[in-house]
Amino acid sequence: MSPSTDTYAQRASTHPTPLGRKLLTIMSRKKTNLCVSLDTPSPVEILSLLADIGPYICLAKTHIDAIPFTAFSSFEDVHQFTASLEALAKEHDFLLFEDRKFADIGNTVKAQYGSGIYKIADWSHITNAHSVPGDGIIAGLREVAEGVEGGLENRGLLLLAEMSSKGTLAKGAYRDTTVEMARGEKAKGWVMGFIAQGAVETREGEDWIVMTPGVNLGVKGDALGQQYNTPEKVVLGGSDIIIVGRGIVAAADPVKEAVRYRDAGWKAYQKRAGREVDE
Ligand code: BMP
Repeated sequence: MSPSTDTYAQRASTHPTPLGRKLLTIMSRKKTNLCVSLDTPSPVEILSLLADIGPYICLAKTHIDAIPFTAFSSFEDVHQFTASLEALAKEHDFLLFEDRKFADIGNTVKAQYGSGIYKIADWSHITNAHSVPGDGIIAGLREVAEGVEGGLENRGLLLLAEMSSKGTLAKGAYRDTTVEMARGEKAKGWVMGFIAQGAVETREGEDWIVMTPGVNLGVKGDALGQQYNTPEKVVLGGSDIIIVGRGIVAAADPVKEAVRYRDAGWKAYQKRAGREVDE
């Protein structure tokens, strides 16, 4: 499992999923492989952080169900919030990733993704799913994505192949079986990559976008099992996108930290590519 030395720009024209091509194009255009994880309970703060950090990221990750519902005064407010996320994404040229981690049978995730309070499929370009239920989860979510405006041109799925937390079962053989699942018919043009800690098995003609959470330049972990690595370590190990939450969001100066992580991630990517890649 050796990390790819192809550039984001090269991969942007050949990636097998439309949304993967879109994301890699943004990364090479903006010179950033940083995804910010907006783990803060205030929708106002999320929007204001994004307005400031937007220029330095390729992707904004949310946990919309972690925002207290009391922060919204009505369902219309929730819709207003997701519309604002979409507007900021357009303005600053990044994509949205709702980190929902679907984990049920196809029929149930269809309803969870397409309806419920948050209607994730309506606004989030990317979402993710555990492979534990089997590949019906990929097919169920796909049916919903195909039905939104632009269909799979505008929606992509990541599978969780590995997790960053201590004691996780998602590693080794589980990771490899998850990658195998992403080769199925229903995954084609839809599963764009994985949440993983580094490179995954990639065969001729395949190109998986690997996104890695558990990235921090200051600390090694938290009190609840999170484990951190540096941007350099994960990118040299084959990660394409670094996901940073508290390292940016809980910092005294989030913009300064976003720039620092963006620079560290890009430098590591150039090192991996073996040259001063400018795109
Ligand atoms: P932080 O950088 O503050 O530890 O945040 C990491 C983010 O990535 C959280 O939103 C968490 O839910 C998510 N995440 C993770 O930490 N490890 C995983 O394996 C998968 C995740 O989605």
